[in-house]
Amino acid sequence: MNFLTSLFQTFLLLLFFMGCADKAATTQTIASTEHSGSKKMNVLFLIVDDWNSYVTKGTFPGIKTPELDRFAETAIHFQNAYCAAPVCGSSRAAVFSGLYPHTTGNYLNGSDPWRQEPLNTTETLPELFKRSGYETWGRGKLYHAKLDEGREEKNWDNRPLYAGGFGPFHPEEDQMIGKFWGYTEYMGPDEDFPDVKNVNAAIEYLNSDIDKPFFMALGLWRPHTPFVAPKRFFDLYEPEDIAAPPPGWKEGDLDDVPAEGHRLSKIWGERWDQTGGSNPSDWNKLLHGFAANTSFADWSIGRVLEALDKSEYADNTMVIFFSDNGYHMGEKDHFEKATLWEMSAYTPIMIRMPDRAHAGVVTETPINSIDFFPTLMDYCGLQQPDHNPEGLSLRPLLEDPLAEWDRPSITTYGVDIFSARSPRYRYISYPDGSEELYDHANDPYEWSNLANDPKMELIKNELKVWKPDSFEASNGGRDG
Ligand SMILES: [Ca+2]
Ligand SMILES: [Ca+2]
Repeated sequence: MNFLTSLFQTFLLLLFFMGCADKAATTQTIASTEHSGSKKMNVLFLIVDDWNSYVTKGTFPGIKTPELDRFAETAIHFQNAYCAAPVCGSSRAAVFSGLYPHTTGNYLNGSDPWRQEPLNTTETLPELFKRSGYETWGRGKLYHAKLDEGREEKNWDNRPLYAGGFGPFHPEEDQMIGKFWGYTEYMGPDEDFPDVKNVNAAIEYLNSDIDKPFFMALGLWRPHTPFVAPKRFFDLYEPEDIAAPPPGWKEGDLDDVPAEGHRLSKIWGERWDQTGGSNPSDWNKLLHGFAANTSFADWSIGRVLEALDKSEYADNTMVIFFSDNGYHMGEKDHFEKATLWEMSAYTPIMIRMPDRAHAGVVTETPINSIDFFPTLMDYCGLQQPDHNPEGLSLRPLLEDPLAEWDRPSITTYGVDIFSARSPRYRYISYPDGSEELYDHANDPYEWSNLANDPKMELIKNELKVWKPDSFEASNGGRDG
């Protein structure tokens, strides 16, 4: 990098930094809090699957999550939080390795990343906790990829390592497209759902005497499809409460999106073509099913948190709630994830400190789930792994949610398929050089692509500088 380039980048970074300081508003007054005591803190990692931003941003008010609402009052809520990759396996690989997809080459689902270089020899977060004197407990949907034989046992101390799966699936008569896509009010026992069994096991663990500090990871399979949940969660809703189209959908929204964006929106094109815009009745049912699955996941979250709060570990446990990725419910004529738009790159992140510091604060500072690895190394006094975890410790923001934060949140979905989110803007660029830019101050659903507006050149340049210098070649897998 020559001196002038460097000077220019410094100038842009300074502009960005000033923007962050200006925009990182919080809804409550911040008081400084000191952490005290020398006892090592425990960690509860609570992962949900495919969480929609409407729910935690309150922009589709009909969706009911009383348990998470209550938890949010005790936690710091990062409203602008994003995943490193917008699909299950790759997002989780980044969380558990602390390495970005552009470093590992793991962009897509189905690539078997943990049995390939470099992740097959990269120390995982639970392995590091164990090496640092913690007990580890893990159940449910965690990696969403196979580890080398015996490595699962090296990650987790608990037995059995029951993981579960997405079922129960839609019976044939309820299917719209295959066993994952439909609407089923389930009448069987709750224990048919792996989430219920895993939560029962988590409660049992929290009720036991644990003689070491612990790192506990519970991954729920919901609200991910299939939209099968116990009937009582469907009964929470009147059909008119959750009617299509959702607030973020706009007819013709893809008209100003480059070709590569169209390609990503068509990854599961038949879902939109057969059950979305052309079929409002199915679309309504899918929205209702997603809401029911979300309320079902919320109930599970509440059960675990209640057990923690009644346990002897309540005041010495940091709770990190997040999703692996966001979820489209028809916006940009697309269902599910695997795009770089806000609905897909989103993850709700709520962090409750053991002393409840800054409880109820909502911040717009953009963070990334890749930041958990260095954050936990920092707070839990973990050893240094052989690799260099990327991301940044969130400690400055957890101690002062108004602290300055000079970095946008980065999400990628393939070589040169890049997005950066600042407190106000989302920038996207594709391999052919085409771009998108959205101003969230006026356009929360990213309807107006401003990338070709000459007045936005400086904003684009501020975000472009965060594009990685190089992208590791893809290690395989499939789109979607
Ligand atoms: Ca997911
Ligand atoms: Ca548009």
